[in-house]
Amino acid sequence: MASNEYPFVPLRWTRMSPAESLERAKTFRESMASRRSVRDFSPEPIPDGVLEDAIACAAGAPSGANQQPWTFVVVTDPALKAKLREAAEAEERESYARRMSEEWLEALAPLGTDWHKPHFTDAPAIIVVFEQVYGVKPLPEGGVKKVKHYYVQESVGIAVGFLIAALTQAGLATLTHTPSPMGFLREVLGRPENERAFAVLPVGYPAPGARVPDIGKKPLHEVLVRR
Ligand code: IYR
Repeated sequence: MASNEYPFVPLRWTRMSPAESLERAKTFRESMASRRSVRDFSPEPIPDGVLEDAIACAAGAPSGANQQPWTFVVVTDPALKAKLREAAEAEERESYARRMSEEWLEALAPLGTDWHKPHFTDAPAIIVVFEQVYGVKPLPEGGVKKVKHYYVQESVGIAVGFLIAALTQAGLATLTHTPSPMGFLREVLGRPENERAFAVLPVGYPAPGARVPDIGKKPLHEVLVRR
């Protein structure tokens, strides 16, 4: 064994019958198909422990060289949520008015989004996901060494997928929000220089009477190709 190799252990694995595989695949598919991006949240609190489990699930995602280049910041403090809303709305107001192309605005028009971001203050929790562009390793002699991270965006994208799936399974609604530009998030949340905001996920229960656009997903035959 090379001295820099991890010790290897037997894979822990339970074989599932084909019937159970099919049943579970179908059940999971159906429950995930009911997921919608929600913009109208109720302020009702999230049961204790659910966010922790969902984030632990996300943090178990595969990542480049197992570097786990992510940080999940959970914001529940009303004053901090208000501050985030104010900063996000200032950026979005500028984006919708001046920075986004006509083509981009046209692509979004059917969804009815605009610069108002009430989800920041309505949702009981906001999860801000940061990517660690590089790692920071403390040196024995003091100071730190920058560690190169690989496939950061792919890794964090997969982790966010796990997170959304976990929250959906726990009966919670989310929005995948990418305010643009996102620099204010690192500042307001006091995160270090090696972290860059990747996405903002308001989490909670939908407001009574919440509405969503009547959109669907492409049929399987359009997205599944066999060779
Ligand atoms: N960040 C903006 C714009 C926006 C962009 C895409 I692509 C969307 O799918 C939705 C919104 C906003 O949050 O409004």
